[in-house]
Amino acid sequence: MLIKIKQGWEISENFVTPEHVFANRRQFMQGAIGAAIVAGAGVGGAALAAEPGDPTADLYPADANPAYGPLDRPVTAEKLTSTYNNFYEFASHKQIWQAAQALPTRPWEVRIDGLVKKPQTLDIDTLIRKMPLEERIYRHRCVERWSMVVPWSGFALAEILKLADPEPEARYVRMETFKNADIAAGQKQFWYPWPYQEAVTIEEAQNDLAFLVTGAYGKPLAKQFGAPLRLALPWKYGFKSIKSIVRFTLTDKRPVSFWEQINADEYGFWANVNPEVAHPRWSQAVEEPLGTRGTVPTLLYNGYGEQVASLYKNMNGQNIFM
Ligand SMILES: Nc1nc2c(c(=O)[nH]1)N[C@H]1C(S)=C(S)[C@@H](COP(=O)(O)O)O[C@H]1N2
Ligand SMILES: [Mo]
Repeated sequence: MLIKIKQGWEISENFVTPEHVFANRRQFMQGAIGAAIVAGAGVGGAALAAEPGDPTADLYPADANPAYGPLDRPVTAEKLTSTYNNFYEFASHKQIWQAAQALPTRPWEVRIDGLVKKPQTLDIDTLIRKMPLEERIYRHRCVERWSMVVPWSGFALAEILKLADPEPEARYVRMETFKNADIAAGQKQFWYPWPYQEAVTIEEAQNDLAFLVTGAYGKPLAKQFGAPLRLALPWKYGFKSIKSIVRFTLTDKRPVSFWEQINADEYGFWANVNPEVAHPRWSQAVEEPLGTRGTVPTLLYNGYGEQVASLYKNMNGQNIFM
């Protein structure tokens, strides 16, 4: 065969950045950011600008919800979080923030369908204006070991369910990202199962922590974060927090997530954070907060056990930490 199909392990080698490469790259990156700011151009300006003319800009900053922040650690600088991203639609490395600016986020429609009484298609601005926006400071733990703290703005995922009125037999919420390889060159990498998809149980979706994000750092969401609508599930590894969502489908069958399709032994459906359960190829005991050169202990459920541990009672035999 002339066509070389990438094997699962090759893709996942790519997915994780070895620690020393990561540290050096970030050192380089911070140098580059510094230089750009000194030069008064480049990374700083473009990365931090809200979408010009965003029709919902007047809604930010949203009121802070005091139940979610301040945290045990500082908010990560926006210049770091907005220039070091995972968004495989644009490339399988971290420097995608410029490429992501090509994503048109208006007009943008969101479809809600499947096992619901009220299937519907909503214009993103109509949806955002219907919703009670608030700001929450959340931890984020990538399965690769880096972490960050971000002030997201948005509304509870449960609000989407309320809008659509699920049928009693609905058990999972499946979410899907846009698909357009002309804009997102990463989607030309045909060995990935595009579009990116993720899913949670209805009970997880109804937990108050499950948050749909429309903004960050007091502004409409920058494209590299997954504008105009992304998920934040802070007790799970970061890959569950799907970006640039176009569709929610309620279903009675458990969907197979994007990374689960690629390598189910390493990136499972549940993916709850647990420092004591190692990834098959590295320990998850500690994490490296972006912008630091050190590590801090990783927390069970990423520190959100009080709110979510009860979701996973009586699940013997299922690997809820993988
Ligand atoms: N559509 C889509 N969503 C995605 C990803 C992706 O590649 N594509 N990467 C995931 C991973 S692995 C992480 S850690 C977070 C990164 O979010 P950030 O770039 O805003 O830090 O987005 C998640 N959501
Ligand atoms: Mo991640």
